[in-house]
Amino acid sequence: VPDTPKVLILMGSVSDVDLMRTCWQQLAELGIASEVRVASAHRTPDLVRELVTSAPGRGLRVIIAGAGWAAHLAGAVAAHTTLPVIAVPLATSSLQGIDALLSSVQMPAGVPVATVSINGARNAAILAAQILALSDEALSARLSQLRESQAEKVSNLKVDST
Ligand code: RP5
Repeated sequence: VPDTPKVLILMGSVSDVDLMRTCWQQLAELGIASEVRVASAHRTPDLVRELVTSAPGRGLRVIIAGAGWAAHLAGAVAAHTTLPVIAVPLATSSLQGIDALLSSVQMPAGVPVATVSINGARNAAILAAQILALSDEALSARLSQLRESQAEKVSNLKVDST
C-alpha cells in the first residue's frame, strides 16, 4: 500500500514541471509521498479552491505552490487554508522570477506564505519535511543525515589550486 501523500505540490502550469521536479524528487528521497497537481490562481481558481479545501481530509499537511509571472498561486492557496503554505517563485518570465518573488513573499499580515528562493524547489521540499518532522522522529533523523552528507561533500571537496 503506497504511503498517503503528506505534501500537496501545486504548479501554475505544466510548463513549470521542469523547474519543480526537484521538489517531489527531494521529498521522495526523504520518504515523503506527495500529490502533484497543476492548478492556476488565474486560469482555474475554482480548482485551486477545491484542491486546497479538500486537502486536510485527504491527509495532506503542507502545501507547496510553484508559479511564475504575477504569481498569486501561493497566496490564493493560503487564503483557503490554515495548513502551512510554501511558495516557490519561478523564473519563467522576462523578469527572471523577480516578479514571482515579490508577488509571493509580500503577503499582507494575517495570511502568511513562507517563500523560498527563486527556483528554490528543493528547499521548499526540505522545509516541508522539517515541518512534518516536528511530529515524526524517523523523518527528523533522515533530515539530520541529509545535513551530514551535505557537510561531508563540502569537507571532502578537493580543489585543484595548481
Ligand atoms: C504562471 O505563469 C505559471 O506558473 C507559469 O510559470 C506561467 C504561465 O505559463 P504558461 O502556461 O503560459 O506556459 O501562471
